[in-house]
Amino acid sequence: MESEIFEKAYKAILEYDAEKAESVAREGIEAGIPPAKILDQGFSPAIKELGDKFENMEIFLPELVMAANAMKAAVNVLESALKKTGETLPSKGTVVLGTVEGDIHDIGKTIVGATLSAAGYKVHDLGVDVPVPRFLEAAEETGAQVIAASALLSTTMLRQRDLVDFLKNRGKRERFIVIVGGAPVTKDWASQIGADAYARDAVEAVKVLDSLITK
Ligand code: B12
Repeated sequence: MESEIFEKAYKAILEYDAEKAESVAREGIEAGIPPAKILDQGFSPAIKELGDKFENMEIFLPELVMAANAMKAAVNVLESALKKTGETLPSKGTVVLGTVEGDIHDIGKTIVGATLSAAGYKVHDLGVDVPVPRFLEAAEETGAQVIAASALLSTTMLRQRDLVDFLKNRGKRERFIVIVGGAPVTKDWASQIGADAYARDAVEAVKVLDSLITK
């Protein structure tokens, strides 16, 4: 049953079919499969495969856009299911989250936000193309303990470094836990730029933040 849903989810993305992606996501939730699992084992492998095809010029931007739209339709459904899980939990802390300036990739960031919400964090999602100063402004407005920055391009990763430097220059570095992520981002990069943490995926982000927050 589970594997059938995963297979259907995978196919919906490869076929650029947003309606199907959405209905499979609902079907998965109704069948009681954890939303994170539906993403990890169904939808995400498909979009990653298409990313590789795009890189090899087997498909082009219009196809990638259609696939991303299908993926977003599924993420919308799964996001609300994930968030519901967290609503009854006591808040562990507040996170300001966004994709850095120059970067409009938001699927992974949205999943991270929803997963953190499900785990009991209050998440303020600033969206995409977020200028560095906006992260600090929002973190101060909301009393956040954590600033989380996503970057999917090797060019926009540099904005994560700018973010850490900006906080330092403002004398605010010690006030926040800075966590970075996104496909090209690595643990090495995180330590090189002086971020507090890195996580490979949404589930790891919860684990890493849980351990830092309790310190
Ligand atoms: C979908 C997609 C798009 C969609 C985005 C739609 C959207 N609304 O997000 C569209 C079609 C718009 C797009 C556009 C572009 N894209 Co694009 N895209 C992708 C693709 C195929 C998938 C990304 C994705 O959603 N993955 C699924 C999610 C679930 O995974 P994820 O994002 O990695 O997130 C997970 C982790 O990384 C982590 N994570 C993510 N964020 C954070 C943050 C924190 C704090 C933490 C802890 C963890 C974390 O947790 C997430 C969940 O597990 C990737 C290929 C790839 N392998 O990544 C290319 C890719 C990122 N794109 C690429 C490129 C080149 C572009 C364009 C420049 C293309 C162009 N010529 O215009 C533009 C850039 C636009 C811009 N200015 O941002 C390249 C980047 C190359 C590079 N290294 O710089 C890639 C790698 C494709 C490739 N192989 O060539 N893209």
